[in-house]
Amino acid sequence: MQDKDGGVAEYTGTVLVNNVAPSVTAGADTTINQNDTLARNGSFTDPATSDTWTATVNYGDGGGATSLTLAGDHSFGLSHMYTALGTFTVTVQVLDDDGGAGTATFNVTVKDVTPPAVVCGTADGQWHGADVSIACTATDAGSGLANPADASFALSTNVTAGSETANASTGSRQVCDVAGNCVTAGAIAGNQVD
Ligand SMILES: [Ca+2]
Ligand SMILES: [Ca+2]
Repeated sequence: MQDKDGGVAEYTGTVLVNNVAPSVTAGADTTINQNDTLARNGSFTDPATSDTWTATVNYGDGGGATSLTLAGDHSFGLSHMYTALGTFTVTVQVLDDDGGAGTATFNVTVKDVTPPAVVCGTADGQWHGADVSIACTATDAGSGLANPADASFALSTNVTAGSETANASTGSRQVCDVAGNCVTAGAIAGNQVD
């Protein structure tokens, strides 16, 4: 800077505008049952009172990032139903209008709690000269059958040769999924063996 008399002085100055990025809290890892809804609240802090904020959430199971509504008190609500089994990372990102970004993540483990579905035939109402065998099938839409042979099997009566009964029962069979949920197939009563 120079004045009219030729005097020179130098002025230097630095103006620092430090934007602080939002700090997001979304909670710890959790485990839920398949087809249940993850529901929890989170929040964020940002010391700037003049900032405005937007947010997204990605629940990690293929839906991508979607807009997340922020309340005036800097809280937000998460809600998502998980239909697939596995471990998924939830990512919440809050952006301020100065380019600051804060992220929080946690894992959701979705477990299979439904036993296999088993369908068996019934007694046919006819007399049989030998033991009766009734077909069954089993499926598990979650973790799958622990024993693949359980997908199709038969339950049979075990009547002593030479005896006659109008109400013979088959044996039974336990069918489990990979996650350890089990159901018992049979016994199937009402078989007529002579
Ligand atoms: Ca900020
Ligand atoms: Ca299952």
